[in-house]
Amino acid sequence: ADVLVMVVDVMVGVLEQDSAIARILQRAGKPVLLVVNKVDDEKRELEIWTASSLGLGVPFPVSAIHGRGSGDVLDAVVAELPPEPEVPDTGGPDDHLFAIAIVGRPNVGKSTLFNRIVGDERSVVHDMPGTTRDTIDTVVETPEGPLRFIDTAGMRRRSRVDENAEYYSVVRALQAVDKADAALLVIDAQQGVSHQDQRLGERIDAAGTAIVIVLNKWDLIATEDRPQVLADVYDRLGFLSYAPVLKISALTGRSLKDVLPALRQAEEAYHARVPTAALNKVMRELQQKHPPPLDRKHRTRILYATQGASEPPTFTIFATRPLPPSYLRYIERSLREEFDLGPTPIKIRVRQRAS
Ligand SMILES: Nc1nc2c(ncn2[C@@H]2O[C@H](COP(=O)(O)OP(=O)(O)O)[C@@H](O)[C@H]2O)c(=O)[nH]1
Ligand SMILES: [Mg+2]
Repeated sequence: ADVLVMVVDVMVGVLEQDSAIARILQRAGKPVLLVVNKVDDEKRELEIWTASSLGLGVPFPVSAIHGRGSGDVLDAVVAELPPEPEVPDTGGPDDHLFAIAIVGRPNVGKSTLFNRIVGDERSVVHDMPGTTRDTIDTVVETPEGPLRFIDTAGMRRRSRVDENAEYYSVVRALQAVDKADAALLVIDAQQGVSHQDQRLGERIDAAGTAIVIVLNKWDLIATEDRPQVLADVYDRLGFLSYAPVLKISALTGRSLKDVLPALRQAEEAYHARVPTAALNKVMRELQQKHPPPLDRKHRTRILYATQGASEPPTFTIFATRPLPPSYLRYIERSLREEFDLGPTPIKIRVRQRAS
């Protein structure tokens, strides 16, 4: 703590334990404020002086239950707080850069893709210490600002050695997903979406990380097979329907120019803030178009909605009754369309309120 607040009870007075606590606090080398609680009226204020025997300075009389005197305590606490640390504007690692994890099974082309992105002669690239020990993240400067690529197992080197420890690389990939703001989920177009890819996709979704699906090795797919390959991906990753699917070849360079803009869009969506008035207008309109279904003969009404948080966008809906999952999906679809929420997961919470 930066400031210590000791509380005693005016009704009980100062006890031996209070004195013992006061002595400990005095030795802590930090500012200590003494608060005498349950001083509900002026009459009791006369009794606060007994507390000065604790040697912690002039006591503050308060009534926690009524709020009496609490403002003075708050002012005194704030006055004792240490000054805000100066934030250096240059130098030092910037942890707030939009962070991307390239994830996928061994051999899908993560390293090739990464090398392509950082090897592009137009990109300016530098390293910075990673968020976990012994890792080096890579920062790519783009015209719209820097993007940080989190060091994941097997991303930098092409050697097969580090892929042998496949378990390790999975653990590392999952850690990276949790730290990332967006994930590039790389799928081998020839192999298709495996069970492991689906599980990874679920984890990314659950972590609230934005996601761009990269269907790599597209050069190996014969033109006549392409519609079927794509349909299979949409089918097996249907739960990520909000994520864009880029058909690329890290080897030939096909459509690689789409990768950074897709990540930029993910960044924008991830940080999106929807104004409350616009949000409630859309909520009214979507209810008019399709009213919520009856819940035991009662019509559910949505009273109000607000975006409580971003990263990823999180909405709280106040409704008179619970809303069924199908209706929540309808709301999610509508919000995505109206506010261009693209490649980020969004969270919707429902709170019940009487009308
Ligand atoms: N045909 C083709 N091969 C690729 C492509 N991307 C990567 N590869 C090859 O796939 C193999 C595995 O690539 P690598 O980047 O090491 O995969 P990682 O294990 O996910 O890092 C290498 O032999 C690459 O040359 C691609 O777009 N097309
Ligand atoms: Mg690799």
